[in-house]
Amino acid sequence: MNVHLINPSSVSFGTAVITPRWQYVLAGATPKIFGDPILVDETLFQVDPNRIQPGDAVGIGIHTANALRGYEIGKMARERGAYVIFGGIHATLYPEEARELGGAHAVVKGDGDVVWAKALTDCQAGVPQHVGVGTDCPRMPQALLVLLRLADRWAASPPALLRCSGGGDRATAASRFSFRRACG
Ligand code: B12
Repeated sequence: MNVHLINPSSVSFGTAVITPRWQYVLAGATPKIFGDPILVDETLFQVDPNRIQPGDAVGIGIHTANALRGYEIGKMARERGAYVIFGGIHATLYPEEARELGGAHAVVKGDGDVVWAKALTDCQAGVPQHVGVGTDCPRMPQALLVLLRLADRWAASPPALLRCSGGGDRATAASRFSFRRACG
């Protein structure tokens, strides 16, 4: 079973603009028994359907702007006999849409790194779960407390948060940083 991680885009530039980080987070969370995932960022080049074989697992990450292209890929992959798993902000908001329009066997809501291994194991066993919940942190209240403290510190010392963020909006960076600290 090969694992594919696909970032959909109707237009391929041939040059990386900003590489989607979820692909590398999920690649890192892929258990070694599944081998190295095949990453396709369609802003670079289009996916080659012939590389997708029956029984493969195909992960597709979508935001609203690339959801329709994602659904085309999902249907194509399912027709080729692969297991199709959607994730990302749009699939999190509209998981049923990914099933109805994108051929999803499973939809991961929220963060994928925690549940990705289970999603793949389910596919390998032939029983993909329809909707997973990615964020499964028993200490979520503690994470929120850390976030509030960071928000306070932001007001006092902006560079401290900037060092944690690596880009993106401040609230997201702070929440991810604090979540990892509380859950890690
Ligand atoms: C950094 C960022 C950018 C950067 C980099 C984008 C990039 N291509 O990497 C820049 C500044 C370029 C950018 C641009 C845009 N962005 Co932006 N961006 C973000 C931000 C702050 C963080 C995203 C990120 O990299 N997170 C880190 C990665 C590791 O986490 P993640 O993407 O959430 O992925 C996790 C889960 O979603 C899940 N997952 C994701 N995909 C998959 C796939 C599978 C199979 C599975 C199982 C799980 C899974 O698992 C991952 C790991 O845990 C989010 C805000 C947010 N709340 O997340 C907005 C956000 C994604 N952006 C948004 C928007 C609107 C845009 C733009 C359209 C803005 C514009 N008008 O141009 C453009 C689109 C660019 C593009 N074509 O991709 C919206 C999307 C809203 C929506 N409904 O789709 C968000 C949510 C901000 C917001 N709250 O409005 N963005």
